Amino acid sequence: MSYFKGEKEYFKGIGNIEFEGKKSDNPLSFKFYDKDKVIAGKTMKEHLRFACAYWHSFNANGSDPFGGPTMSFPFNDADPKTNDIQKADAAFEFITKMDMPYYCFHDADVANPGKNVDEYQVNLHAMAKELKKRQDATGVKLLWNTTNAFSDKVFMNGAATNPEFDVVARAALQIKTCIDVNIELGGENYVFWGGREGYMSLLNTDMKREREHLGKMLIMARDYGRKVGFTGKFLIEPKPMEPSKHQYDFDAQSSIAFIKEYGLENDYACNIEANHATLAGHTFEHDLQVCVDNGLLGSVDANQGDAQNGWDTDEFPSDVYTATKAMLVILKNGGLHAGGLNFDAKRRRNSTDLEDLFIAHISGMDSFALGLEVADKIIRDGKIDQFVTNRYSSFDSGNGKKFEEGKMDLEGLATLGNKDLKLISGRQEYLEALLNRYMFS
Ligand code: XLS
Ligand code: CA
Ligand code: CA
Repeated sequence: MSYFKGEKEYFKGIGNIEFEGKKSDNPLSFKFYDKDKVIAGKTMKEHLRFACAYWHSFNANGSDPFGGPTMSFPFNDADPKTNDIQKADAAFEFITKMDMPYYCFHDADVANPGKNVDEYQVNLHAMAKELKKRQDATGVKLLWNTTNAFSDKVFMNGAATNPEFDVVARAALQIKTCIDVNIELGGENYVFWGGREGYMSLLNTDMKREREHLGKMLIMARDYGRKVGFTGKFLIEPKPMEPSKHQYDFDAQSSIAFIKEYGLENDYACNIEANHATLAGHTFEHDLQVCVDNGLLGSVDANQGDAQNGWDTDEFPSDVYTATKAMLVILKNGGLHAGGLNFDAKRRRNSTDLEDLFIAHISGMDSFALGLEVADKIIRDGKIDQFVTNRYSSFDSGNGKKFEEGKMDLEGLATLGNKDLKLISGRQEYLEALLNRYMFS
């Protein structure tokens, strides 16, 4: 596929990124992601459904709480409208040079907010038309979009959970506009991430009321979306904290409890971000598994945190062990379905060459391609699955089966509790050693 050409070429000197294999020394080539390679009946491209995150790739400029921007973008322009258009051209040039099938964005990433809410709506709809043209020209699709209801100072006390009704209504205005834009662009999912939907102190917070308001907003969004023709999934993206001290969508388990509490399980699922799972004290694969077990895995934000500091550092995923464990859960789920692997990841502050943006995505895509290959090997070989099946086999027949089927009461169960018990090893080290063999053979 040839890349998208806007008025100018912004990533000059870098062409389409091709698969060259692991012997290649060219940093601007895939070593493991061979998009047409078939694994378990589908191509790598079909399995992995990669998406580019607009905010990190084309907005984040290296600034952090301790220092200003370190990165400059050739598409930036002092005029906000020109800036939006040039950024869209650069985004589609990049996405097509990488041959990624999907992208994701917040309203604030693609269109400048203007001076008031009317301008916000006009600008966002105008940019949606521009994005649609570029989608049609390239075949790149929208995996999901979302509302940024956390950066603007008006949301400092929350959006749907704000103690002021007028702010809740402002959040609704943005959410409605973003759902309209989603439909215009044929988005496959719509995401809610509640960075400010939580609290800083319980001294000033009525948590019960705030959670009920969040539930109401999600119901209204569902009802509106269905009324105007959105057929995809609404996704809640869990995160325990940051920027709020405590966020209501803490992790997969609590988000699913929330979804079920409000009867939203037919319309909502989860968007699991690796670095949010680790921030909640879980592994990435844990939160994925919780979703799969509940039939509520929607999509995935593929990134990684830092094992030492525990923040939401949003690094590009390079840890192949984690990618393998994640792909194992995903393959056993029958794949990502309408979800994808969105690189919610940013270059490090000191990775300042434009080329680094390509290398970062290549590394992430190669890591998941490796993870996919190893996960498939593990499943085909079957030893680990067999081990787990055997481990629970006492529930497959006899009294164990009766217990599982709910055909026993506590008294009956207690009468069986007098046997001599053997210690049965969990053999974790054996399984870890086996995993190394799959990784490196
Ligand atoms: C922030 C979140 C955010 C969501 C979309 O931590 O990851 O980027 O993915 O609002
Ligand atoms: Ca994050
Ligand atoms: Ca995310």
